[in-house]
Amino acid sequence: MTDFNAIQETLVNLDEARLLQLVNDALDQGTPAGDILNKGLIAGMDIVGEKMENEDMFIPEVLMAAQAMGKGVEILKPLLGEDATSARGCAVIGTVKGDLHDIGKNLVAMMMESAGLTVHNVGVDIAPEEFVKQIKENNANLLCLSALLTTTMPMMKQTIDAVVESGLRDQVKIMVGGAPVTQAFADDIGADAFAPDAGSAAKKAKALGS
Ligand code: B1M
Repeated sequence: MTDFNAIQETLVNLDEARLLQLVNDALDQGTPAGDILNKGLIAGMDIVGEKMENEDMFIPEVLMAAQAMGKGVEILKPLLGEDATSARGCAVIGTVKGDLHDIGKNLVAMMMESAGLTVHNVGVDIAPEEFVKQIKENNANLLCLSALLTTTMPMMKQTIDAVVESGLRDQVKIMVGGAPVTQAFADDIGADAFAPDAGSAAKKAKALGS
């Protein structure tokens, strides 16, 4: 049986080689990729977050953990997908201006791709006007905004306002998410949808984009 605690501890201890070994071992044992992601890597990253908050871990260490987690996700990526048989809309996804967190956003993008959507992942620290440009250039019908900081959540509203001002609001559905974001906040700022995690984000994107 897979020891998810060992995966979490290895991530927290920044032992990347061992972490990747444990991920591969878990797959060899037949553990579902989604369990390795949620109970191992994401749970481990939550511990990293607590340690960061308590100043037991500092930014360079958190970055190393993020990098190791990213490599673990790469191993799991081909096994996390759903049915990708037909195109289901075109999405632009990015992290809002002022915010550099991208692990969760990349997971959402990956799950949406494997659910059959065309996804333009435009990166982090994206200004409202850049989102508008990307929607136009890609003729997107779905805009996905991620924020991990309470201080950057208002940028989601500013981005939606920019989309309204550009005249594109009728063309795109807008979904928001990220750890501090809630359904109530999404309703407040006029988003069409909120999703708490990558799996439900992909399901909602499929429903909104098709
Ligand atoms: Co940052 N950071 N960080 N950090 N960091 C948090 C978010 C924090 C909660 C840590 C803490 O204090 N406990 C805290 C925010 C507090 C707050 O505002 N509420 C925080 C802080 C304060 C900061 C800095 C300000 C620290 C500093 O400099 N003093 C700074 C800000 C930099 C900036 O952005 N301008 C900072 C920097 C960093 C690093 C660069 C070191 C690094 C990011 C590296 C990277 O992303 N490439 C980092 C990290 C790694 C974290 C934690 C530890 C982990 C985030 C993560 O990747 N989680 C985080 C603590 C935590 O979350 N436990 C923390 C794993 C990921 C899979 O989950 O991103 O939540 P998550 O995504 C989920 C869902 O939220 C959802 O689906 C994903 C998968 O299920 N989701 C969506 C995400 N986007 C979605 C979009 C959707 C739908 C669902 O629809 C469009």
